[in-house]
Amino acid sequence: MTTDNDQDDTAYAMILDEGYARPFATPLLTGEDWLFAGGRHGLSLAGDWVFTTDLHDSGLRQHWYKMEDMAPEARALPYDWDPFNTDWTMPVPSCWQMQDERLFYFEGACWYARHFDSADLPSGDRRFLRIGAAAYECKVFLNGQYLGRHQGASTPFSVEITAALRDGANHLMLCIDNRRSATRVPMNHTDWFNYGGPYREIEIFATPEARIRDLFVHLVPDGSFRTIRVQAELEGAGEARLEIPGLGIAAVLSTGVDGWAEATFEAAPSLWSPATPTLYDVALTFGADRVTDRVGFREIRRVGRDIVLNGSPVFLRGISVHEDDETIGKCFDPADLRRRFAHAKELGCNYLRLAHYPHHEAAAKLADEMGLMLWEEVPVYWSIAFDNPGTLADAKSQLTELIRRDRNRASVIIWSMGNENPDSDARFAFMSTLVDTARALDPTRLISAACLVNHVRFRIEDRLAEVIDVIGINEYFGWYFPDYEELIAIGRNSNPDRPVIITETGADGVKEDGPKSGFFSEDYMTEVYRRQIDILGRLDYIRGMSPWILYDFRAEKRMNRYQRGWNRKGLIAQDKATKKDAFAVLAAHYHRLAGQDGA
Ligand code: GCB
Repeated sequence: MTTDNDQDDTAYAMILDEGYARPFATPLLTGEDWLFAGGRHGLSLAGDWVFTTDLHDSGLRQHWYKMEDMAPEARALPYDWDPFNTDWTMPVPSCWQMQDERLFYFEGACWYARHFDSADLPSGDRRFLRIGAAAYECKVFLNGQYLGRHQGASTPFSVEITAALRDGANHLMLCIDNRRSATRVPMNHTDWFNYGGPYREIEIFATPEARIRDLFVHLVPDGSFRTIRVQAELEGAGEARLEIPGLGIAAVLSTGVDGWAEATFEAAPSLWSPATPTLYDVALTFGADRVTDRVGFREIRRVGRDIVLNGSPVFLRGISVHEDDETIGKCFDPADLRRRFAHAKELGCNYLRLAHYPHHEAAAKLADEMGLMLWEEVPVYWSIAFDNPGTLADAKSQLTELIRRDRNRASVIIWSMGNENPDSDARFAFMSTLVDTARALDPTRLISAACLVNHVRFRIEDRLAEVIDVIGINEYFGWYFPDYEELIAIGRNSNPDRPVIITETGADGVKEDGPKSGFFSEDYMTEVYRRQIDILGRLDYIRGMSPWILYDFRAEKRMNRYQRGWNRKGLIAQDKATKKDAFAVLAAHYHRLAGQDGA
């Protein structure tokens, strides 16, 4: 039997073929290929797409992506879904859990399909589809052709679609799968909600034949504050011209045969800092291609146990944040981001830990403008499959995409390689590879991770500390560990040779419906903050903290009567308005510290 999607398979063969996924294993869309998006104007594909869930991978088995637009009665097979004859739609961008209550706990594949017209595309020789984020795996199909597969829930990726485009109507389909697995990054056990879907912008960009793939502009951390380095990755031949008008820089870059162009300039930029978040317009022209960015110049270094910004030691007054919202989930809303940063400023912060995965790219842009320093992280969280080469490739790709996306952001001072990973040789090798990847892509920032404490010998002890710049410590004394004396002992027994920051500490507290005392009461939470501030304040090697966390956040695993599907360690409740008493305690501490060093 031949079907109308030009497959020779019979309907039975489609059902019985357990090798159905093999053709989609490659190509992988990774951070190795990049489309620098700054200053480009794309066609937005936001809006309603047709949608279905697909728990059995029927779409891959039945080749839904090959189906042509035709009347249902003309089809040769009774397909289990027809993207041209359906009334189920889903807004893009969004998280499907937040759109339809039947999908709240749905974990599996979903199909998204829509048309666009070639006449609406921006003009250029080449076209690239850019997906801001799709959780977790996304397979891309255009006009019946499979273009590749991306892994990782929180980073952007792009794929060239030039050869698959048609004149007139084009049919784009995405198969997005948020199934958990032990080999993904993160793995199947996390303490945040497993949102699914294309929850950031999807656009199509155009470039000329010769194009700019990437641009990295930074202050060289040589202590002079006067050397600016520009590195560009180019494809094709042409003249590359860089302009930073605010610094009087206008120069032609000499391009190497391998597509790399690099130059250093002597300049005297006003340095970016939380107090003076100065940004400069940067433009790179390469033949007919042009990209722009706004870049701040600052130097961040580790000197002994200090974190040194522009030559002066800083203390990181921070707070951890998730990207989560009661009504839109992980989806981006500029007002939500502004409120998050405004609350951090009100708390007296000069720094935020963006946990536990890359947040929307607008976060670092706004932090650049508002003068907030950032920790950015990849979701190498808990017990990753450290000995699995595919897992390492996935983590490396996510890290590469994050660094390529945000390395022009002065606000980002730390790349974090992971969080609370159990020690093993495989973990050390895995994390060391990530550290090498990060340093090769960006030698201008500090590298950290939430490391381990030895709870038998009571001291900071993690061999990862040897290969990173800043030791992050998550410690929950007063919560998971009842005895504060142990925290005091850890402080006394540890003698780190590099800066330590307390990347997490905290306690759940429930305001109105909570107990009056003990775990989950507001009083208990407030007391934990008081004790922590007191004990940590006496340790002279602590260079910052980012308690857990600014807002209560959704977490499927938190199901007791006070949690009800939420982690309640927020200083502010899930409504993002109701402050718990601990907010004022931390704010008083931070404002006191800010008064002391003024940073
Ligand atoms: C941690 C994790 C964080 C959790 C937090 C908690 O150590 O890093 O993801 O949400 O503790 O509340 O238990």
